[in-house]
Amino acid sequence: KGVSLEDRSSIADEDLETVPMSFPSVSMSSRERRWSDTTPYSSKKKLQSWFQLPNGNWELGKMITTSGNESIISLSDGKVLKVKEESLVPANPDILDGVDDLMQLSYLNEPSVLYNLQYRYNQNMIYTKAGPVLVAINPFKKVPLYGNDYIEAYKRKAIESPHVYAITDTAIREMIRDEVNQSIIISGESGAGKTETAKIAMQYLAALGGGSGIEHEILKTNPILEAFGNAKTLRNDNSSRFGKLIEIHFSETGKISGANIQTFLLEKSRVVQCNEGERSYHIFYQLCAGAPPSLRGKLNLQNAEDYKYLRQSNCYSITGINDAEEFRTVMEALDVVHIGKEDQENVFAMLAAVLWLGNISFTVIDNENHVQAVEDEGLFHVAKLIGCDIEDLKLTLSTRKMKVGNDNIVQKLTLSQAIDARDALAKSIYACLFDWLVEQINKSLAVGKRRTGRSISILDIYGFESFNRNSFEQFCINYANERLQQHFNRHLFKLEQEEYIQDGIDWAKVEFEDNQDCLNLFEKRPLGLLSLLDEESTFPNGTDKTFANKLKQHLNSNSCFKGERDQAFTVHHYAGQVTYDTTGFLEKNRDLLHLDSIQLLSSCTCPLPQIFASHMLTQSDKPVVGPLHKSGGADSQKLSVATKFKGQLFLLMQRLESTTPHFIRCIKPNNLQSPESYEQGLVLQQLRCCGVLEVVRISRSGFPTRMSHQKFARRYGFLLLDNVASQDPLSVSVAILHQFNILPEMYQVGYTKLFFRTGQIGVLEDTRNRTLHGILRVQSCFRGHQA
Ligand code: AD9
Ligand code: MG
Repeated sequence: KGVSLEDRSSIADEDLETVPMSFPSVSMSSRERRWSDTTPYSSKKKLQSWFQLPNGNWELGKMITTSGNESIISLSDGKVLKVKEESLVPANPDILDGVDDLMQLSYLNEPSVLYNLQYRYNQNMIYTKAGPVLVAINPFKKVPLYGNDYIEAYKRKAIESPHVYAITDTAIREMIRDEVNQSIIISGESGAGKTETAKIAMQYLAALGGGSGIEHEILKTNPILEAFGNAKTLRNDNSSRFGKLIEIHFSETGKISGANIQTFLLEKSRVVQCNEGERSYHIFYQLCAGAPPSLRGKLNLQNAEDYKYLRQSNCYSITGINDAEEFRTVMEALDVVHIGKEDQENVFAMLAAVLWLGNISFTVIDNENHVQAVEDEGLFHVAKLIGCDIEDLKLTLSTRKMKVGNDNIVQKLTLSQAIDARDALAKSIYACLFDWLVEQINKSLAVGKRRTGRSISILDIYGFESFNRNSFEQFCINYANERLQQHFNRHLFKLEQEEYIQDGIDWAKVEFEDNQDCLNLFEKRPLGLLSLLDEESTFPNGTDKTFANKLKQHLNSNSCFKGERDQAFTVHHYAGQVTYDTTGFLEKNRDLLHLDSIQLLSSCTCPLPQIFASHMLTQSDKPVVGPLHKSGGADSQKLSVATKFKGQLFLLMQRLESTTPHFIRCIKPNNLQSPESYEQGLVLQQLRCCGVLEVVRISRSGFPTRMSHQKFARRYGFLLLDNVASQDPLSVSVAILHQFNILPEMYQVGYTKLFFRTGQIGVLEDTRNRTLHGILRVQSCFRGHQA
């Protein structure tokens, strides 16, 4: 059975993905190539392989010889090693270096994925596709990829390389074409570039214009929300301490008509406490540094160093950032979103009040350690700024009204109780201020009376977190990521499913792992993490320890859960195991502001505290983590933090589910915020956590190798022992499958294509390669003779 040279070259060109040999040129546009062959490794005929160094990094080795299950390889530094075959992973041919979609790789293994991303990253190509997902690697420096010229080029489709602009453009087109709302879901670790990416997407959308300056207004929400919701952390100088969904609406003519912002779970604790080397919210430092003299006078502003809340972390400035300048930017932005001067001043007064609250101190007044707030400038300024009576404030901070039976009694607070009450008040004022601001912004961006067409939502939400010590915040954040991951899986699953169904393939035979078990662990009632947390939060005698014990008692049989010593527990998340320390869980979940404090706020003469108090009171009507206990029920009753968050998440998922999603996974190449370094291990771990390797895995768990009947027949037909050349491609294909004894569960025959499990093509490929090499040798001999 012969194959002519002509045939061979045409096959080689279009089917290169399964032939790791250096053929001259190749166009890599074909969709076929998306799910390439991932044949298990056999070093025979491989030209280069990945070899893992003791430090965990992968290096490319050229194969010198192979005998038995040992190979000799040479590394780039000239070293020659003898290695076991099982320590090698196949590498792609050079011609596939830096492909712009990972799915174009022949070998979708981890080192190949890592190498491809790094190859591109080194040339400032920070964006790469992984099938439907856009991977963005943080350059930590200005890269020349943005601005109007680029926006125009992507609009005209003059550039096609992967980019946030490209994915945003696709979203716009699909919104118009399918009349379906779209979402752009951005995730990644802290500092990976989510917020920057979201802004880049917004920039592209804003370039569509809207009239009446709405697009300008939308962009100006960024400096405001970053000032009030971002802070310097050890991981990121501009870390978002809240999650954000911005929904941008379009009129029927495709112009921006308005927007709406929803925020999630602001980290309140930062207002009163932050770690060494980190900062509280930017706005505090901006205010202290940038307030004009008249405002300084009105608010009795001091320098940041004079406020205890800001002093405790011993960090006041950020390299390269001028807080005073930033303050002016924020003030301008507040103007743009129509927050009047008077309201702005009220906002700044609340910020100053929070800062002064931190300076209030207490003295012990009896031998039972009860305390009283000291009448110093802190107390004085707070009372003035929020507009309340000094005596009322003093009382609120040092006592608690309670009902015992039918009697109202007043209990004095100890030092730690008083500090808690003070800090709780500061946190609540700040959180309410943040919510109020978002509300004002939303009023300003509101889609007018015009009927709107469709919307594109951009989600910038904290990624999966796993630290040395993980607390309630990580618990909530990782729960959210678990939900988003499910959304992600299901979407990809659906994409795959559609393709199988189109080709008449039996879908039931494709296995997909789901993270439903882990979600059940969180959500099941009454015996799930969230329910048990709420239950314990309402028990008068509940403590973090009793909570931890209850988890162990009820959940130990769950495969996603493990009880640990010292009131800790481990959850088996899709992205890895995380051990949570329950210390502080109940307190953070209850998040109580005492009724005394709410009453104080509602009695204030300033408008904002009154608004805040009424918000808190309406919230407390709802059912309940309560009945609040020791103090006899005088505290406000409200939804627990976890339950509220869960509710928000459900609404979010509902909203997202009605959209066509586009996923962007941001990756941080190093922990130093440096443009110079690419740490393989760190990148790999993130690719795992944010589901990029999962995309690869899903693509492999079904029938990832696909080939049309024509192609298959052309490629392998010459291997057939019986001559069936005259038959149609489908019959040829089936004959080949039979001849090679490919097991029925290893492939499916579709209407137009054959679908194979991973590795199945390998046998055929090996035979084919051997045959072709034989032919090539003969031919080159022949040419040699001719010359
Ligand atoms: V966090 O979870 O909110 O702590 P993000 O949002 O993922 O985090 P962010 O967008 O704030 O990270 O990016 C961190 C820093 O990386 C930015 O302040 C920039 O200095 C840098 N960065 C990120 N993306 C880009 C980019 N496309 N070009 C240049 C970038 N620099
Ligand atoms: Mg961010």
